[in-house]
Amino acid sequence: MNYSAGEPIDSEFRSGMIAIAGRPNVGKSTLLNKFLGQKVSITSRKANTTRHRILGVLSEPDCQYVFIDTPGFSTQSKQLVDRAIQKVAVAGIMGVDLVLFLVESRGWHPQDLPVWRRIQSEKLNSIVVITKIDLLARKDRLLPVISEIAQVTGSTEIVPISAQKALNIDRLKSVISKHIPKGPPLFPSDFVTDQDDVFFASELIREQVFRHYGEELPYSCAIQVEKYQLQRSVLHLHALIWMESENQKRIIIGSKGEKIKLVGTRVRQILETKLGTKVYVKLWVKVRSKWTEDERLIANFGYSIQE
Ligand SMILES: Nc1nc2c(ncn2[C@@H]2O[C@H](COP(=O)(O)OP(=O)(O)OP(=O)(O)O)[C@@H](O)[C@H]2O)c(=O)[nH]1
Ligand SMILES: [Mg+2]
Repeated sequence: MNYSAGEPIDSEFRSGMIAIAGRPNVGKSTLLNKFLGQKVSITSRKANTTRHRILGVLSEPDCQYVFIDTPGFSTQSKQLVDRAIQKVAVAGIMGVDLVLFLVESRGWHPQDLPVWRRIQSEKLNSIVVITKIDLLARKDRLLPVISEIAQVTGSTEIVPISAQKALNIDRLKSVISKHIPKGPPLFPSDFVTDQDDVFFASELIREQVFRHYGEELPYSCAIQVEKYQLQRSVLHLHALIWMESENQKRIIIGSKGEKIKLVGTRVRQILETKLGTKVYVKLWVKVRSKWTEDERLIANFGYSIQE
């Protein structure tokens, strides 16, 4: 069913803004991608992968879900760039119709508390979503987790899911739809995200850096796309990977450039599948010491630092 923004469809039609919030690594971006049936937000096994507010719209005949994926709430924001990202996380839940508060099926974690406190202090309508239930060794382990989380949060609306195994996603959608207001669609039905192709390409590169390198290294990287151009049906993507030291640069490049080649290949494969065209990826690594502490560079790399 096609519709445009603001089109009066049916008095029962619902649409609303739904923030996906939670501590780092609980599965927020994976859930967004699952809802949309495509990769819009990057994911990795490392905490703090998402650094921007990512919008994803799911348009169904009777409901339009406007999801906002947010960076994980983190209380250990040592660097200036982390504090900028935390502002994005907090801003992401402001003024929405509903917050999905994600908690892992392993049970309540101390880092869940500041997120929950924030949702409550803003008096936001929320649903608690227990994620990654496929990781539970036995089904009967779920019940005690649900009661623990019900007790800590006092919430009665708790939905256990697995985004990876597509468990209970439809049920979650149906619960969400009951919590968002009746009203016309906010976006045209073919609208999926507000991020442009260049931003998405830079995110894909960042994702592959998160996936291919050790624990600390990816947090020092910023991606700058220099060229994104279709020439004779081939997409040319040129980008700089900014790191904070020569040593980091060496690790990113890897012996004989093999490691960075791997990153480029993976980015190329994902983009070729998504776009259906041939893609040519060229990556360079550059050093800008302490950019994560430099207000101007942080802003240059696309992180808002305004109060
Ligand atoms: N087993 C399992 N793993 C999952 C599931 N959902 C997400 N994951 C994994 O959990 C890790 C973190 O997922 P993300 O979606 O990046 O988590 P996030 O909450 O967006 O993380 P940040 O952006 O860092 O805050 C990844 O390795 C995912 O593959 C799930 O349903 N089951
Ligand atoms: Mg994320």
